[in-house]
Amino acid sequence: MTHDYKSIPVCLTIVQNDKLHIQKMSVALITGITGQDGSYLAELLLDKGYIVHGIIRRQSAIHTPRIDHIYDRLSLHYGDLTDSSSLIGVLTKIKALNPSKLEVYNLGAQSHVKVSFELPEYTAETTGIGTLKLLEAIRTTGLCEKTRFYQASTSEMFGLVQENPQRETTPFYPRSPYGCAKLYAHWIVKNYRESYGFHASSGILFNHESPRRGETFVTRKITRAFAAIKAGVQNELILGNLDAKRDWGHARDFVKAMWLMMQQDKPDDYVIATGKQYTVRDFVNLAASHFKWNLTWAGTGVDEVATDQYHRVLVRVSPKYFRPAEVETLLGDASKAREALGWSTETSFNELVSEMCIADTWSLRDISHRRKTVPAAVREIDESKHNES
Ligand code: NDP
Ligand code: GDR
Repeated sequence: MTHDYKSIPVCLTIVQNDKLHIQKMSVALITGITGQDGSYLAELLLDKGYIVHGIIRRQSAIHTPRIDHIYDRLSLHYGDLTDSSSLIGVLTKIKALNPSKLEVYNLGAQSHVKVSFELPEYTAETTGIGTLKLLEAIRTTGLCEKTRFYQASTSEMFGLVQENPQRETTPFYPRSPYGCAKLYAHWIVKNYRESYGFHASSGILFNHESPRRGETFVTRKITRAFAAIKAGVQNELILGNLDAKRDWGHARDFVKAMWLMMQQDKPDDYVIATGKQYTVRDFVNLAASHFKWNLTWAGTGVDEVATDQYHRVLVRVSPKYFRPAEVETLLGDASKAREALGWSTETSFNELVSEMCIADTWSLRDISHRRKTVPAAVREIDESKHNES
């Protein structure tokens, strides 16, 4: 890594009224710092004056675009949630800096639900057992007492929902290898809290999106495809289950809840959600309206299509994107978080969709101007060539 963690001080020396003040700086470690949430959380913590460490995987290509703008302010370490020795190594380095307290945010995961059906063991290793390895690394390095731990739990644990809306007390019923792996992680965090007195909290976060959302999650797939169609480099958008209902919020709002949980005297679990629900079709309609397309839907099931006011087919359905078991509906009740943490959302659904459409329009324009050929980024989401989402 290019950044030397030793060069960042854990104490800030401030001279005020001719007096020397030594202020201990807060220290955080984020797994999954290169992901959507990791990047927003890192920004938030830097703004609050934290020293931010991140665990980053070795990849064959540079994969830091979400954190490039803050790269020089971060202390990054190679590591992997499947590799205990790397986790112990990173925590040992941080311990040597003698922080008075440490916040560990475990956001790293194989986070794609459909992919988890194709990579079930790997998903269990990373998303489930990886959490255990990180907790054990904290214990091994003797950092339990100084550490506050955040676990990225998920509404996918509710899966085949047992009540509406879902709250902290709703029974779990995961519907994918990803959901099962996250449920293991959720319970092992609770177990370490009860067994060893860890200050460990889980945020049961419902879907949250942003212009930084991975390109194969449905919202980003939609906004990128529409921007590409507008730019004339893609013809159609091909989706799976249009009737799935989700409670979609903005990632920027949701990472604030993570931080708030870490500031509580007692660890606990909280549902984080907007309390509003839309179908995938609703998302498509709203995104289309941003591009001034008025969609008409016709047909059913895999024969359903959406045409615009010029009779162009813009959206089709393919069973390729159906899941072996689907989570049909998710709707969260975040009353506990609102009351105990004072958390609330600031971005509406309309604002979220609009922000994503604008960002993708600009990034597509940028790429199209620089390259005369179809951008690689667009080719990736072409149905015939891409398998993942
Ligand atoms: P992303 O998929 O955008 O990011 C996942 C991050 O995990 C990436 O930084 C990735 O690194 C890293 N990662 C993957 N595998 C490993 C591994 N074996 N060791 C270390 N790091 C690894 O996810 P989000 O930012 O959207 O979500 C953050 C967390 O919150 C995830 O745990 C997700 O499951 C959970 N969650 C997300 C929700 C959402 O709606 N976004 C809702 C509820 C929970 P790399 O860049 O190298 O691939
Ligand atoms: P999800 O997000 O599975 O809820 O997991 P995703 O955006 O992948 O799917 C949402 C819903 O849309 C339906 N869908 C499609 N999904 C994808 N990816 N691609 C398509 O073409 C498509 N067409 C329809 C899906 O079937 C599903 O019902 C996300 C992840 O961030 C998890 O890590 C996180 O835990 C949960 O949100 C909460």
